[in-house]
Order: sequence, then structure tokens, then C-alpha cells
Amino acid sequence: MTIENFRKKNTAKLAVLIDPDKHTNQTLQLLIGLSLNAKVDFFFVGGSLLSNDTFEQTVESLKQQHQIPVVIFPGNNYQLSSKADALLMLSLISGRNAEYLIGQQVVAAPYIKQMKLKTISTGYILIDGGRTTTTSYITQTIPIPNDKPDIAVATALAGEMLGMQLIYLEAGSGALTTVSPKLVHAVKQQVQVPVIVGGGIKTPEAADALCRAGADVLVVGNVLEKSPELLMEISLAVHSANRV
Ligand code: 1GP
Repeated sequence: MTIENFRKKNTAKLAVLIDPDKHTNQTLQLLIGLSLNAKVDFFFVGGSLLSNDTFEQTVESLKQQHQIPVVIFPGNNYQLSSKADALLMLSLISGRNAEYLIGQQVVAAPYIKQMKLKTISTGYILIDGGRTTTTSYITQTIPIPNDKPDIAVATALAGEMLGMQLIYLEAGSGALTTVSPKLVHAVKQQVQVPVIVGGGIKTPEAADALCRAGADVLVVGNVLEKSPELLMEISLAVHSANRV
């Protein structure tokens, strides 16, 4: 798996976020089935809190379906598995908390090397989603205001100049509002690397607006826990042709 997997061709791509702590084997199998039908492009696996030993088990279950790549989206440095296809090596560049900029990464790096896990360096940028999210609480960082695209652009540019291969614009899981399409558009105008957008995407309309704004990959999590049937509609919106 390479960075090219994240680059939009004609259409944007869709990732389903699986938090191992929120699934039973039964709900996981249901979601895998729906994701295969909906032609989802990636599974992202991770959670904000310490995941118990179901993390490895969840990655294994996801890998059994043999089609959709499994990417670790780690909430902390315990969330590692050699079975995954890649790891998003996140650095929280919107924050000023050294622990999440580089501290956790230093602790995890020798294990990642030992596991021969493929890493994709990712500039992780929190954007205000209308409420305090677990990510901003746990990392003790302040998100960038959603109506300040210039700050998001400067942050994304710095990430790109530092060599990051992906930019991830995150409103936070369960955000009341998504990252604004205007902000996504502004960032896309300035950076060359693929841009992932997640947090609070609950409808095909919201997915459509973010793809039109230029998002390369959208991530959905929460909404599928309550309304898994929405996955097909959201996927159709993301995969509709001729996006900018
Ligand atoms: C991934 O945290 C998001 O970037 C997922 O957010 O759970 O709100 O879809 P939701």
C-alpha cells in the first residue's frame, strides 16, 4: 500500500472508521458485509481511549475479508498490529502539545520498525466541530476555528513542507458540524498532498459537499453505529463521478 492509494483519481474515496471498543463480533461482521457491498475503499481502525486486546482481533477480522485495505488510525501508541496494511503516523500539528506532536511517536517507533509496519506520515489538524471532542480533550489542544481557513492553510502547508505525505482535517468523532467545505477547499488549493476529512459526517449531502470542495478521502464512523444503512448512500455520494 502506498500514498497513491489515498490520491483521488476521478472520484473521492471513502474510509469506514472502526473503533474496536464499540463493536461486538456480530456488529463488526455486519459492518464488514455492508462495507463490501458499498465498495468502501479503506477500513481505518482506532479509538481515542486505550483499546483493549480486541484491537489485534479486530484488525485480524477485518483482514479476513481480503479486499478492503486496513489502515491503523491510532488514538495512542498501544494501537499497533503487524497485520494491518499501513499505519497513519499522525502528528497533531494543529496543537502545541509535544506529547502528540512527537512524544508518542518516539515511544512507538522501535515497535513499528520491528513489526515492519508500513507508515504514512500524516499532518493531523483538528478543526472546531461545534463541541469539545474526545480528541481535543485527551490531547489538551485547541482546535482551529472552522471559520479561519487561513490558519488551517498555513498549518497544512507547514506539514507538507516538513515532508508529511497526507493532511488529515479532523472535526472530531461525533462533531456537531463537519469541517466546512470552504476550509477544505482553501487547503486543497494550496497543498499537493492528499487531504483526508473526517468528523461529524452524517448525511450523503454533507459527504457530497466535502467531496465537491476537494476532499480526497472522507472518513465516517459514528453515524454507522446508529444507522448502518446510510453507508450505501454516503458511498454513492462519495463515489459519484466528476468531482473537482
Ligand atoms: C474520523 O473521527 C472521525 O476522522 C470520525 O468521525 O465518528 O463523527 O464519523 P465520526
